[in-house]
Amino acid sequence: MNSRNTVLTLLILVVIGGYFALRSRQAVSPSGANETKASVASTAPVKEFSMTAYYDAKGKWYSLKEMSVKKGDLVRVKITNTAGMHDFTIDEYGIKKELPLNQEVVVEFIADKVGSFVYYCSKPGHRAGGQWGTLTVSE
Ligand SMILES: [Cu+2]
Repeated sequence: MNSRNTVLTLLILVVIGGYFALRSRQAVSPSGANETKASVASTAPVKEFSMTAYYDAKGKWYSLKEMSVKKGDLVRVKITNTAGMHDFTIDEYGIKKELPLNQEVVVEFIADKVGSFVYYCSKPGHRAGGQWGTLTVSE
């Protein structure tokens, strides 16, 4: 083997090695994972609702009494607590979110269960005082 062939062989090895090093690095890059997650989320239709949580002389309330969506929808509920201490709970979906005063809280979930579900405030007496509504998820 003459020296020219040796240099050529080394060059080829470096190029091949570099190619594989680059490929394996791209395969584990976190940006790839984010793209996958984003594309999954963007395929679901988004149903957005907004409401306030509050109390008055007559009881405790959400301003929105009903939400209707289709199975598979991405449900986005924006809730602002304007008076009192409240949360937003849906037992069947495992959701329980505190609502700090005068802050918009965004609750997001995929409506993957069909049926009629009660959303309510779990603070003592609030559900009984009127602070609940119905989420309907249809086929
Ligand atoms: Cu409440």
